[in-house]
Amino acid sequence: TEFVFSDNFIINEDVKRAFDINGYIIVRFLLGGEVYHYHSKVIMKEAHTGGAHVWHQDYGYWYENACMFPNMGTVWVAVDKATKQNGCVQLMAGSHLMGRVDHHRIGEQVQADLSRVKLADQVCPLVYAEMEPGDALFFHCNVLHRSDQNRSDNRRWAFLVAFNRADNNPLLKHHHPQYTPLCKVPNGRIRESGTVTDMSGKDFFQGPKDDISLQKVATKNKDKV
Ligand SMILES: O=C(O)CCC(=O)C(=O)O
Repeated sequence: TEFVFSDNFIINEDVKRAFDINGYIIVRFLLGGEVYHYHSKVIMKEAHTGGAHVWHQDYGYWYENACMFPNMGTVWVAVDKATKQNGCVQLMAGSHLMGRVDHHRIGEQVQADLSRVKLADQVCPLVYAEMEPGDALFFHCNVLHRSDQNRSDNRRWAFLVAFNRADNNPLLKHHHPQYTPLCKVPNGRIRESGTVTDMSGKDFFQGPKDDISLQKVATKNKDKV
């Protein structure tokens, strides 16, 4: 069953039944078909230390993996309250409709072409995604976004799950999985898996020591939000 997403998405019996079968509904609708789990990560911005992310589109990274179509997206789940002070995500609303912007490497990150970001700033309103724990933000892989360092006393952890459409299997084998069908398992499976202490196969990224967010584009909307 396909559902039309709207602001007042109502969880009725049909939605519950589809969730029981597939385990995911909204991402499937947003990306327009069957999806698979592309990868997950936890971003731990500790108080006064967390790193900044420069302006980018996630497809700026995933394009390089030969995911040929931008039929990909992320669910960003707030573990802690996310605020302007602790470095919540900032997005340019509607920027996913511009298509992919050129990116270049800057340290361990890739950054969108800042001259294009400046232009985008004239037509796409800047939005600070301030969120409560448990809130989820769904965003398309071509949305321009960034985030500041955490300069507050409060930690800002988030859990991010990226999805790729099943028919967009990457043409290059790389560090993220190829198409693997999703199957729903009982909630108890998480507890049964116990505490995972073996970190082999996991990547760790240490945020930049210098605040490269200082290179950010001054946005005209900044004071309005
Ligand atoms: O959570 C953040 O601060 C930004 C995350 C981000 O931009 C990303 O993972 O692509």
